[in-house]
Amino acid sequence: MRITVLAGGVGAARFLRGLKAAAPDAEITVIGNTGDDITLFGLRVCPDLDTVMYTLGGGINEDQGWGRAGETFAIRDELAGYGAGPDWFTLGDRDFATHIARSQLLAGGHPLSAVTEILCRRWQPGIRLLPMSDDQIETHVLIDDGDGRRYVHFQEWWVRMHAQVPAAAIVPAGAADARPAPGVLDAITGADVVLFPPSNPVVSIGTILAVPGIREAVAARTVVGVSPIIGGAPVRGMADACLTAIGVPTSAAAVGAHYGAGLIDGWLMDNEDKAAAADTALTGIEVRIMPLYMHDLAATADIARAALDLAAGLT
Ligand code: FO1
Repeated sequence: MRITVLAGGVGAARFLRGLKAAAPDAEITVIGNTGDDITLFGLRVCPDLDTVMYTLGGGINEDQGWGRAGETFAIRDELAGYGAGPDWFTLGDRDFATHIARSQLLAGGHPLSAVTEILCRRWQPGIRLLPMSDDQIETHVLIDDGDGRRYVHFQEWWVRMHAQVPAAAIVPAGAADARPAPGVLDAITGADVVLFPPSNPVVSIGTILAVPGIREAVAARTVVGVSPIIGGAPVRGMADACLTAIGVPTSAAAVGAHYGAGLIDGWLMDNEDKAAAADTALTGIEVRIMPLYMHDLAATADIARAALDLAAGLT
């Protein structure tokens, strides 16, 4: 069985662990969001690709959900000694090595897809990890604070401002002229099922779908999504601030309806959202209700299994 997953960071990485347990023989391709990528200290940092790679490769900081386990911060402290910023985005020494290796390969002319493959040779994540595009796409957020109306990088809004400043717009800068990375469209058209894990619908899944050609290819497949919203709140992160920016209410039904029957065929919502299963906004989408908290591997595998079962019934 061939499964293709559009992935953001922490939620997707944890879901993928469950998917691997639920479908150990499946060929899984993960199309990772690169809209969160940022250049810091001259190095290219790809948080969502790294979160998937480290989580499935056994190197993740489990408490945090991102970054490396067993980190030290000598480089950060040395940089601070020079007043070299920014100081609001923390990179550990082990993580720095990944960004140095990546940046060196990129400078040598390798596209991000080839670089990601090389980095994954070390981590052996057990899935094929593809960036959504080899072209540079960065999510920018339009804000209006004391310093005026301007665009900031997504990470500045998310990490430095904790998404507390309202976003007037969220744009995937560069997406319109980008092309899917090699293998991305084939992985979608050749998939038995495409899954949307409980990732941010705006800045993770939404950004991947903004790469020309990806949305159309996905819409032609059987697609099942897992709601990242439970009981009117994001399970993790600040997806509510992103949804507000695009005028979508923070509810499982509203996110399902935002994807729409033209894109997804099945939608998993949590028991807490049972009453919304019959919402007319979800007409044309097969809804299943089940516990969606990814407490442990067994619970996560149950969610992945339910997504695959739902897809099998729809094909
Ligand atoms: N998130 C934070 O809240 N603060 C950080 O300092 C931070 C550093 C960081 C470094 C590497 C990395 O791969 C991820 C990092 N994240 C950090 C997480 C990241 O900013 C976001 O949560 C994702 O981009 C959203 O998916």
